[in-house]
Amino acid sequence: MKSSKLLKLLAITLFLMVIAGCSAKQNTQPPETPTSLETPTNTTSLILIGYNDAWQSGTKDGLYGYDPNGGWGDIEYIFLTDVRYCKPWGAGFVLTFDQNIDSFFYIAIYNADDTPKILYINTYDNKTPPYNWKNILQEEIKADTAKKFQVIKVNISKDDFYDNEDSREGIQQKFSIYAADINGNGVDTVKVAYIGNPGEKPELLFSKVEWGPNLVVDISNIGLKPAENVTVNIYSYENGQPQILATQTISLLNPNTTKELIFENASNATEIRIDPDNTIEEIIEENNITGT
Ligand SMILES: [Ca+2]
Ligand SMILES: [Ca+2]
Ligand SMILES: [Ca+2]
Repeated sequence: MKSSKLLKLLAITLFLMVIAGCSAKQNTQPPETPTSLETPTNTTSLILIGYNDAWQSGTKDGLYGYDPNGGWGDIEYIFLTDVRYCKPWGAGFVLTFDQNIDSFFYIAIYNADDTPKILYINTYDNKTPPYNWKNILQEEIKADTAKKFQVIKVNISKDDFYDNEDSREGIQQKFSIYAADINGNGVDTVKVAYIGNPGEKPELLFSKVEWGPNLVVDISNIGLKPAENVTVNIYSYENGQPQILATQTISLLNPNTTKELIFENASNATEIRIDPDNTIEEIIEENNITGT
């Protein structure tokens, strides 16, 4: 009797040890691995807000429908990244595709507040009466992504291409785009940074900066490729010369992720630079500096 009790106790102890071992293993995070977003193969078009966006003319890809009340808004800056909002119903864009096959492209957006909203994209059929717009994307912009940049994949079926411009080579597809709240009212708090195929590069930028004794910086990657060993410097200015106060390195920043850095005792800092020596090739190089 005594020895069987002892055995039971031993068995329970062993069991608990195994459980503890398992849960300890589960708590250990595997090292992050570099991941990429799939590169679009059927279009090389890229509409980069502030660079080549305005305006679609029937001879080139780009945006159409400038109207701050019900279309594309003016260019705004999220730190140094150029963006525009898109309200119902006038905003749209044209991209060129090579072939009539199932395809996809990307939209990079910044979510400016924490109310739930939806991004809509429709494709234009100018070939079949009554010449309709068909919805191809309804993407929820989640409240917990407030003050963040993110990349959204847009799929388009081969049946939804209509080549809206016969005069140009390739398939010019016209899309409408707008952001609305859950009741369908247009909002100006979803800001678009680019549309199309951004190429096989990362794109590093500021999503959030909070100046103070503890300087908090959120850095996002809205490119299709991971960025490794991203240097971030903070500076003060003495006699007009920038002095590096501190440096931090992000070992890995995958596409569609944001990482927060905290610089302590940073009251003197007046400027932050991502990739200050430009060792990482990006989609936009001009948006990597911000200041007080
Ligand atoms: Ca064409
Ligand atoms: Ca950049
Ligand atoms: Ca760079």
